[in-house]
Amino acid sequence: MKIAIMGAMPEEIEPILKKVGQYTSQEYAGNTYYEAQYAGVELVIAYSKIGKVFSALTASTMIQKFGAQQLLFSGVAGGINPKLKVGDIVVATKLCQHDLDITAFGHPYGFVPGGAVYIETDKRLCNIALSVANSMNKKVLEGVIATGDQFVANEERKNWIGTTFEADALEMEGGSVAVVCNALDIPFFILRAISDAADMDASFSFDAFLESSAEESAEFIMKMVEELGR
Ligand code: 4EZ
Repeated sequence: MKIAIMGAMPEEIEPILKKVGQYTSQEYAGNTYYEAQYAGVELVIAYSKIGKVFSALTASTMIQKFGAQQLLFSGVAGGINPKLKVGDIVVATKLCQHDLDITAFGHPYGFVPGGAVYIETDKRLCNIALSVANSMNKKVLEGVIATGDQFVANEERKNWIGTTFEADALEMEGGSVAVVCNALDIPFFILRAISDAADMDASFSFDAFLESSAEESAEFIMKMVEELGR
């Protein structure tokens, strides 16, 4: 069983590469793919670059070229649910694209014909996450993650995304990775640690907490890999 671990930014996968220690690397389609063994599990690891298009390309490559049979995403997100504070972990139950809009034709936000507003993550992987959280004595929130090609730093936009999609957190890659994994029938899981509140202070909070929150997320993901290797 080969498992893909992806992030969007170098900061999101650096702690993972550090943890696996030894790896080989290969360039493909403008990204670097790292292959390693960890806790008896074969891994392919990469960061995609930011946004829906780059992340779709990377997810597709990990599956179709590197043979990944499951995919775990680790990274940071902006919090919408006021329960979520910087450093807290959110596990996506389902994802949507908040910037997908053909409402001019009477369709709901986030919908295009042949698609669906929400794509669900793998229940088994979510349950493993909950048991890992339990064993670490850590609280995680299961919720909806909304994805779009925007860094949201605006209270009004954030609240619109929250009410329109009942979203708990937002970021820029999960929804597109979900589309790819769903189409290719690959169980996937999206984990994010909060770096900011997607408000007017978001860019400052993001800069201050990217590293520590990415680390939180990566540490959790590696605990999950250990569990998957059992
Ligand atoms: C995108 N990621 C942010 C990338 C920002 C700056 C150089 C997560 C994220 C996010 N995305 C954290 N906070 C966010 C926010 N407020 N809006 C969108 O996945 C790169």
